[in-house]
Amino acid sequence: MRWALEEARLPYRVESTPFRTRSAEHFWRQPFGQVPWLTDGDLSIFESGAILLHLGDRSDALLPADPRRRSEAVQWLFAALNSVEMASLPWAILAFSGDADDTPASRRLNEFLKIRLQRLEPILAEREWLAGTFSVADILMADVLRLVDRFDGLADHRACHDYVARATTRPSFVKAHADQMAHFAAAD
Ligand SMILES: N[C@@H](CCC(=O)N[C@@H](CS)C(=O)NCC(=O)O)C(=O)O
Repeated sequence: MRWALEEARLPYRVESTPFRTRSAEHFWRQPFGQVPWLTDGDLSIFESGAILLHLGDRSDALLPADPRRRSEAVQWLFAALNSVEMASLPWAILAFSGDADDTPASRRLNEFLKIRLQRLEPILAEREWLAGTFSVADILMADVLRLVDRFDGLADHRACHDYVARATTRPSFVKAHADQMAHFAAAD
């Protein structure tokens, strides 16, 4: 979200919320008690995808104005969440838990992710960004793939790996990431 706001050069303020004791307001703003949520005037929005689409309405730098290009970006945003993250998150949870056992479940999760990455690979090899120009779809897809890359899951998928590198060397990502790390450190 910070990354998108930097890309769009929109003014913003980041606040922390306690996790150990989550307030009623937290659950009102985010029904699962998670972060992030966005407040924009009297609007309060949760879910990263919905937040990014809202910000996309505020800036052509996030969602192209042309209807065809816009729907391309929207479809890729959903693909990042509903086709790729659906496979990558269970895989990453297994990797994060340090469970290296070769079980039917782990084989199934490896295969599920591999199928998705194999389909993304030629697409990302031939285009710089998913919808032609950089958009919220790339913010989500790169973020989803970044987690896989952190566990070395893109080693056999060079174009996916290079896409993550391309996205995360953008000045807006670099600034947003550094500012967020500083924000976490200040909160400690
Ligand atoms: N689908 C949600 C997922 C949000 C999410 O996973 N948030 C994490 C932090 S990045 C969280 O709040 N974790 C703490 C928890 O689940 O209790 C979104 O995209 O906004």
